[in-house]
Amino acid sequence: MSVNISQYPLLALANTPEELRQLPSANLPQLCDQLREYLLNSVSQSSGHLASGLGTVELTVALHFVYNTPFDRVIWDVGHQAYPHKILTNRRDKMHTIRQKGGLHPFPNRNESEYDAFTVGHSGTSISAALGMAIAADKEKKDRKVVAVIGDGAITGGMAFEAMNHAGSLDKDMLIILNDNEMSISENVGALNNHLAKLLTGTLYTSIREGGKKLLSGVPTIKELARRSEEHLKGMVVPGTLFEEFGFNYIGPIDGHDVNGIIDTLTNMRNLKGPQILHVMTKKGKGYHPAEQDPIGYHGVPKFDPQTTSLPSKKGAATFSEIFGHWLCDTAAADQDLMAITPAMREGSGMVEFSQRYPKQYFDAAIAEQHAVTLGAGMACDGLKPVIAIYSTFLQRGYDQLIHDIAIPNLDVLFAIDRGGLVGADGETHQGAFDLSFLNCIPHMVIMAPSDENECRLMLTTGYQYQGPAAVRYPRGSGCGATVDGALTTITIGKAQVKYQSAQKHGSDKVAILSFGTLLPQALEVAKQLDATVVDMRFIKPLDKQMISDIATNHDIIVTLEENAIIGGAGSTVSQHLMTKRIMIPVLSIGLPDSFIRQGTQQEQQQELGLDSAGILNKINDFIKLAP
Ligand SMILES: Cc1ncc(C[n+]2csc(CCOP(=O)(O)OP(=O)(O)O)c2C)c(N)n1
Repeated sequence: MSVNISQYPLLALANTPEELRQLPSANLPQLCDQLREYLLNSVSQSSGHLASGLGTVELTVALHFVYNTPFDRVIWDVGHQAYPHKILTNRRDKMHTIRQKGGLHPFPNRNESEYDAFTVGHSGTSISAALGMAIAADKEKKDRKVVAVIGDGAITGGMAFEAMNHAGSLDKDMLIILNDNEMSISENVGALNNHLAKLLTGTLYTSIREGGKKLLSGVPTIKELARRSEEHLKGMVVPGTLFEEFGFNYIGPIDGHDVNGIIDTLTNMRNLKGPQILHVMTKKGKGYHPAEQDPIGYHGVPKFDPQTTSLPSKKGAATFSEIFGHWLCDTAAADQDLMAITPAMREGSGMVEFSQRYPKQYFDAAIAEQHAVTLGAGMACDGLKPVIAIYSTFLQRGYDQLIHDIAIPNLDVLFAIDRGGLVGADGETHQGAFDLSFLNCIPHMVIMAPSDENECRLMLTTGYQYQGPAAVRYPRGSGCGATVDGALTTITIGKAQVKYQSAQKHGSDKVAILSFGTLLPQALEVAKQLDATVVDMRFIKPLDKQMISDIATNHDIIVTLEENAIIGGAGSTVSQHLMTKRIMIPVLSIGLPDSFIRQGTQQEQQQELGLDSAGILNKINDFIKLAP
């Protein structure tokens, strides 16, 4: 169901930035109201990111009004706040399809629109990308402008600082807009956050700046004079801001909900030379009271009724994230050395209760995955027991830290890897498609994939007790609803479990399915049809090689099953083991294909990729038919 545009007469006139730029600036506040309402009504029907977009309405209108997009480049960091941008860039009528199968991408995507200057989803990339484009613009000499928009959460990531460090020294013309709403998904943390807060309260500084800003609109010579005297004044009144130490000209903070005010400032700044930073204050959830009151809850929303004051309550079986959260609390109750680390994903990782009950053992490292991993390494060096909770897709950011800082010294760190496998609506940038491949090749690692919730708890305890780097990777959402034993019990490392033994005779296409992770119920379903043996492998590393060799001697076909890239995944290690032992048996590896998987529900994705029981059965039957 789409939103009826006739109720938004001004927005109807601004389907593209070219049309927007034709509107009188006096009409823009009203346009912003309509854009905000349209956003609310469409996201409440589609589900998706809401509170951040509500906060960037005025900024988005101002940017497209002042800059000549798409020729000028506007790069949104993460891209979850870019729904208003999508609405104004010729995608308004498709907004109800966002994050859905075949619909609009959840984040800006270069293949979707010429207005999406950079493909995003992970945070902290905008300044590097903008600098790259500024270098290209400088070479091209067509006066192309480049703007990066980054939140006060995303800017806490190391990449943003690496990029500012570089940009300050290259002195290219570019603008960074710091969209400061004093929030990440949850409360923003860290010293930079405190620094930004200080900038806001520096009233003397602000009043001097206000005087300076008026002069900025004058003729060029006066403008230059104003800039210099302004710098002089700043030097006397406050120490240079952090950004100025990086070589940026810092302007702000300004009100991010005064659309014409932002337009005036951007117009003044548009032709300034060198790296500029504009600090814009916005309110997460702006204009929709429930989201302003609860920006964490309304960061990402399910479908809901905007007239009610609360979101529909989540019901159903416990998610793997919740199983992890309970395990964390139970384990911490018995062990004060347990330290839990999250790179800014407290809610998604199921750690809210833990953070409240064990604040001294809880560390939100900000959106800084590399740091989060090495922070755990440091703790482990000196006798603490770190548990790093991290999404599979974000662990990609901490890969070298895992190898260099944890695996080589064989440190005792547990990784609780959430969102392993297909993640649904967040699509290509967020799929947990690669972790088994990239972890499998690291010496010292123990890697486990639970087939259900109880197994997940057993494996977390096993990984925690193991003296070295261990990982438990589990999927988004809930499993088959297994009853969870509240004890903190371990399992034998490297031992698989036969779940069903085929009665078929060896020599007649007797199949064994080796399942890694939560596709086990599908494997058992298929086994009913084929009378196949099913093994819950439990461990990707160390692999139960004895079990595989035994299975190979009394079956005709081995099928491996996992929700991870086939290339380099658990199945590939099974094949390698068999070849090394000169055991000649056909192996079919079923998993994720060599392509990026777009958004949809997890069920739709499984179905499309042939990972539901019907699809798995088809793949096995096709494989059997290949026999010479
Ligand atoms: C590398 C990476 N880690 C974590 C996330 C998950 N994430 C998405 S948005 C977000 C918060 C961003 O905060 P901020 O930049 O301040 O934007 P706001 O939502 O406050 O507008 C986080 C942690 C991500 N997208 N990328």
